[in-house]
Amino acid sequence: MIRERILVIGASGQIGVELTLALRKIYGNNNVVASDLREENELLKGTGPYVSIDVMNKEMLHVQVIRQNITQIYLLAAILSATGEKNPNLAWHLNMQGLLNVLDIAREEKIYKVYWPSSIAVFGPTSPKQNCPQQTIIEPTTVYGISKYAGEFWCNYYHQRYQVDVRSLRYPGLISYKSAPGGGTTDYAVEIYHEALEEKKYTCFLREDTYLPMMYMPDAIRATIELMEAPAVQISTRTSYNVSAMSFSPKEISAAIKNYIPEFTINYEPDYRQSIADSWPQSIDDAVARNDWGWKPEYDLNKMTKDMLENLRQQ
Ligand code: NAD
Ligand code: AKB
Repeated sequence: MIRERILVIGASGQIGVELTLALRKIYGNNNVVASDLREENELLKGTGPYVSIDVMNKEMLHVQVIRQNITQIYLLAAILSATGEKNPNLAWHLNMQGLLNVLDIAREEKIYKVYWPSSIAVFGPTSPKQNCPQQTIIEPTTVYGISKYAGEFWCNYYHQRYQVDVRSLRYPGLISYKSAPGGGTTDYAVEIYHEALEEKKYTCFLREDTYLPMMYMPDAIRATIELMEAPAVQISTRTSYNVSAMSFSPKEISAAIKNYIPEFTINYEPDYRQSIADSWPQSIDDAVARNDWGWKPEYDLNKMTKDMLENLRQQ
């Protein structure tokens, strides 16, 4: 049996913190090496090894992979949709070159498994709005979506051509209370909980009727680990899997919060992120993930709202 040594790149981000902690529980604290360009997140401090890595520096990354005896890489470093539209060149450069650096090193060092997330942002205005299927018209209009779609095909290419066991999920918007989101269009659905508790009011940057696919972080972490632990024969999709949990609008999440904080009020001032949201599907069909490796979400809007507010109150 292989003794796993896992490298998480982008470990101080919204997903990285929780994924690193979850992997440490499974594989042992010392076998999961957290890394990031920015400093170690407070929640990770003292829980296991941390190294500073810039994924754009291939040599530095390669040295660390060898030095740390890495067998699996989780690549989370990226620029998300809203920040990407402000700096398209940087977003394309980081999202593409970072992935290619990891895939190349994985091929050269015979890394056992690689995880790289894609996003519902691969879909564009011409994709079906409801229950958007795994395979459909895909014409993204954001630089983030273009980079994710290209990345999916690079993953598929490295799997077909070099047998790199790279796996991927198209996450919807992720909602979490442990670490802050990093510049996405779905970030409103995290901010709203903080503001509801602190200010009892929130100004939303999307219109009230903007439905988007969303998922609570515990489901996202479980989906990631279940995908990575599934036997390779069960993985039919080597681009990236649709995964789904819930779909709601700002009006609906605000109604769910009002069940717990009756005085909460929301108003709407849509900005440039509205057109990004309008280009994405409102809900996702994840039948292929369900059939291949048994994906099933646990949290809906109300269950998530209760859990988010309870945990944020305790912080
Ligand atoms: P995030 O912005 O919160 O975290 C990304 C981390 O990468 C940050 O800590 C950042 O410091 C680090 N980073 C940036 N440049 C780096 C570099 N050159 N070298 C090393 N580290 C670097 O993002 P996240 O929300 O945790 O997203 C992680 C991945 O999941 C991304 O690929 C993102 O596209 C994808 N994703 C996220 C969501 C979501 O809702 N959070 C949804 C779909 C897909
Ligand atoms: C974003 O809004 O950019 C991300 C995503 C859906 O990929 N949360």
